[in-house]
Amino acid sequence: MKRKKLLMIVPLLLVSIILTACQSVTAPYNPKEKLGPQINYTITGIDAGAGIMASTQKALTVYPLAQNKWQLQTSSTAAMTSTLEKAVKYKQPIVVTGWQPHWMFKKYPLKFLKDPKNVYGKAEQIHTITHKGFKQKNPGAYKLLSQFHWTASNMSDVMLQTNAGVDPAKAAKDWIKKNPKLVAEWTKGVPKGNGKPVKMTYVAWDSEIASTNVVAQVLDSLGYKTTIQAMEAQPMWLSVAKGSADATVSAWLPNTSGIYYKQYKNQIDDAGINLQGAKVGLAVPKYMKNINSIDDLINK
Ligand code: PBE
Repeated sequence: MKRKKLLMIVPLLLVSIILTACQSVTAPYNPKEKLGPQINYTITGIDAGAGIMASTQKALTVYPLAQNKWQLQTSSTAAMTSTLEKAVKYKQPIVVTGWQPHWMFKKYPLKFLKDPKNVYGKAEQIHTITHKGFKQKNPGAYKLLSQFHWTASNMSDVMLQTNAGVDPAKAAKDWIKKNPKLVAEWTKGVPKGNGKPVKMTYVAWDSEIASTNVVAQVLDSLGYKTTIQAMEAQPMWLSVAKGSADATVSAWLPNTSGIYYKQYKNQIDDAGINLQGAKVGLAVPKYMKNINSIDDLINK
């Protein structure tokens, strides 16, 4: 009899264990419990070459998160945003590497965490960088590149399209058509290209896909012959430094791409700022009301 009872209890126990396990996978954020154990002390990151990953490694030691079991998970922007989407759907806790301009801030209720130790820097600018000899080799294209500038909201317009599945070249074309005034400021005084080649390089982050496609199409509309090539961050900087690529519009400075900038500053030409007011940091969903600063990751 006793044995029979036990046999009945075992499956019940199993079921309840499985249920609790499932529950913890989809458990919403609990502000009354410490945050760390709720997400296995993990910050969800992106590709290893991104400057935001280097800054976050620094934050891990400065705050000090690493000494308190925190770690940074490397993945990709696509994997990070899909993890974020699931978390937001179930109001689960999550900490991500976040930046603006990016559609994640439009699509999800996100907030940046305060960075009292200023690891990520204040506002960033996105710069246009060319190979040192490019200005002489192709002054027309250089002029256009140095006159290229737009706002975070312009860039987001293109990004939202590509995020909705529109081909980047088509999204760029549509945006150019809708913004002739701004585009005219970039092309002002720029001579015709007569088929002169321009090799642009970029990292396939959504923001850079947007800007690179837009600039390439404007160059082509003036008769330049522009090719765009995506690569990892390190080879991208190296190719502009060596001159195997002419230019990139994707240098986040002074902080995020700062390590590469310092490394290659003698071989490159900073053609100016193309976007003001970019921002990089750690972000959490707004429903994590009591988590507002990087310090809170340890304290709350
Ligand atoms: N980002 C987007 C890049 C620059 C553009 C913030 C992910 C980074 O290097 O971190």
